[in-house]
Amino acid sequence: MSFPKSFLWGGATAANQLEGAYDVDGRGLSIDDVIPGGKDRMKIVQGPDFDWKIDPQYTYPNHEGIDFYHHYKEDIALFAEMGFKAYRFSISWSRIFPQGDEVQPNEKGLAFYQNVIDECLKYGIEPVITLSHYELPLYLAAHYGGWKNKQLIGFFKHYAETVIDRFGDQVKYWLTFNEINSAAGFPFMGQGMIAKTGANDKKNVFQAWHNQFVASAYAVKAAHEKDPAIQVGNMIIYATNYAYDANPVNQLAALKFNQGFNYYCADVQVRGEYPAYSESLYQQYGFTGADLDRTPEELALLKKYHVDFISFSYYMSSVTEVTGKDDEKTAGNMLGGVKNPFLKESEWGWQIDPVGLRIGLDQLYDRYRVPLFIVENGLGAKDTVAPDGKINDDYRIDYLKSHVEAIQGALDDGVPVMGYTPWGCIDLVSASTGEMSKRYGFIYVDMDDQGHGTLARSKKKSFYWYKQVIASNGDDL
Ligand code: BGP
Repeated sequence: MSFPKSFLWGGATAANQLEGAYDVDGRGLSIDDVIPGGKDRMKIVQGPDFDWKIDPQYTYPNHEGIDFYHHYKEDIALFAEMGFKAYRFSISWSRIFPQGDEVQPNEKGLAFYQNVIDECLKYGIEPVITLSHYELPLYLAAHYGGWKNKQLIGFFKHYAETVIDRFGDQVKYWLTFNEINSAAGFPFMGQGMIAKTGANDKKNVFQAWHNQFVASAYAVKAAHEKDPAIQVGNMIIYATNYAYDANPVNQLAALKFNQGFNYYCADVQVRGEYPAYSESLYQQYGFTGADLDRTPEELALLKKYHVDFISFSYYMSSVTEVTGKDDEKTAGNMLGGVKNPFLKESEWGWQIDPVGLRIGLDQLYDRYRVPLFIVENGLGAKDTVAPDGKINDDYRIDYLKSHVEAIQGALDDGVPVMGYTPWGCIDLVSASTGEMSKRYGFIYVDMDDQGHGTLARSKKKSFYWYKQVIASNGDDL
């Protein structure tokens, strides 16, 4: 089946990974500004000594990013040249409210996003805005303890109302929390869910999720009251999961994995109520639903202001095996596990599985019956610049082509897919490694892991490929 005419082809980025200018024009520090780059990033963040301070012994690539703050016109012009219909980016909360708990917004921060939005609309590109992408004003983590504190609901509500009120006439697509379910593995890093005290206590993670669900419902309310035509989506990391074999024990474990990881957050945000399996999930971690602070008013709000569509990232699939097979293990986007012998993997061990995307789209639509938007997908790779200056990233083209074909398959299956915005459409700082050398872009940025480079932008081979895909509305792959 052909792609619908309204299909939103585009690309995706996040403020903390590309803007730079971390202390410019009144911006406050965000949690990502104190999370160092480098291969030990994840270990440092999870360690007991991790402190919310900038430490001179480390590097902080997010401070400079790719300096989108000063290059946005040039970058959006390149997106327009590829024919983008949509550009997904995030607003840095601490640009608007430097501490997070102020009443008056920082007008300079709002002015920057106004410029970005105007620049997109100039080319007919729909802005798709994530309200919170792996960041939180540092002050809210350090002084309030992060999302486990219910006061954050009110601060986020005010932030969401402020930006939706300001930009809602021009921006029709909003996403609430990036990969909200990722906190299952990385509560520190994923949006500063849990800061310091009690970080390893699962009950805190579930309380923080509840608080984010309520905050997200307030964003839906603000958007629909501003204009009923505005559509708000939740955002989850979706990794299609297979049971290792036909052993019912593995089948049940895979089902439980899906409930706990892939579905729990979406069940609440889309269906507006906690799923039946919630209690058994909590009991697994040693608490009950009664231990969570959830008021009847909040539950009513979740019911009334559920999201309009689901957006999700898809990079890989995973395998569930609980009978102790000694198979080769692999890494992955927060989800390591048993290696799937039928799949190839990226240099970082992420198992490449385009068919899994079609399966995921079918599964999500069967379960939720709302439109789906793939807002992240792509191949992280170490690109090399040839002596003639060209970047021949055929491996990336192969990856993306096979995933676009999978979307076509899902369209044939009757799944309403709204759009496709591959991740890191311009090279930016990697979330997991905090380095530049794990690249996803159609556009190369001259910057290395040590922060050396001219920041010059150049077009990779995939740039021309994607341009032709969009121009043919997915017919010419
Ligand atoms: C997702 C995040 C993004 C992005 C992407 C690629 O989980 O939402 O922020 O970075 O993964 O991950 P990485 O940069 O670690 O390769």
